[in-house]
Amino acid sequence: MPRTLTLAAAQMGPIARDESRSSAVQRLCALMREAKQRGAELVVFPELALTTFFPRWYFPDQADVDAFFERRMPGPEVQPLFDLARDLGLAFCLGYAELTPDGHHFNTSVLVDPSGDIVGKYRKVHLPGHSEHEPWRAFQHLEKRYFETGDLGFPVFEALNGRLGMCICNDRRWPETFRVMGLQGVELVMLGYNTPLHYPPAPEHDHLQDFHNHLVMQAGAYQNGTWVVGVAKAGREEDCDLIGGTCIIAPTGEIVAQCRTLDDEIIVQDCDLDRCREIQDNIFDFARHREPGSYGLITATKGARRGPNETS
Ligand code: CDT
Repeated sequence: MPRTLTLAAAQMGPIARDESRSSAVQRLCALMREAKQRGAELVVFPELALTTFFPRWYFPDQADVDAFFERRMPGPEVQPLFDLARDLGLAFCLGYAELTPDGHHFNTSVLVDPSGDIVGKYRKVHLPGHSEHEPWRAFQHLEKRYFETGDLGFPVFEALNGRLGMCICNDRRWPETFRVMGLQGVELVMLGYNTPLHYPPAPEHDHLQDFHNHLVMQAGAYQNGTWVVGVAKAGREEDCDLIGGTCIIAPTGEIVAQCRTLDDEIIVQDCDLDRCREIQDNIFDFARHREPGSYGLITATKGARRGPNETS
């Protein structure tokens, strides 16, 4: 009996700065209903799916930042999403800004099972951007200011008859993210992203944003023999263009479903989780072929050690 998980990726179009949580949740509920109609058992939503991507602005007053954070999950405005999921018997993965009772700020995603219980949590490890206000930029990317580094590692959860992991946006660019989950036998990595088309420090790479997005996720899938679903918040959000490209990737690295718009859009794919073994038992049979004795630098250093010929 194949272990087939019918997976939906729920891309979102832009969320305006003044759009309420309740309005965003209504959109998520509509996407969830469509996913269910199309046979999905699990629906994956983007990073920070309840609000606009607020790290694009510098807020001197912390109260203005905290307004974008959830103190409870689910809080009253998000409860309808959990209720609907339970009514439909549908699992989901949701990204949001988490403010803990003891005052910590994380960029978080949760995995919620079909009975509406949170069965997995991940806090973003790789925080991109900068910590201080940099007015020269067309827009800010202040994740390093507004969030703390995730403190949960990259856990993999036994759920929905499979081994499921999460990461968030910039994490997908780092091979370590996928490998740490690969070493736990992950079968599906779920991730959401908000990726601006324009990268202020190196605008000469702007035309490569969509390519790099798929490149890293396809590599992560293939090199670890896992399904990957990458879900965008896309489109022109408050004068900032965000890429789309939401997709589902097979363990061979092939994109098997992809969104075509920059709006709210659902794609659905039957994912046979047993197909992971095609890769995990062969070309990337870790137990047989890895050479961890040669990989010491990966955890021993943070920056690259370069030679005397380095240019400044
Ligand atoms: N949300 C997020 O992590 N976005 C980054 C933007 C590029 S770095 C400023 C990303 O890696 O897609």
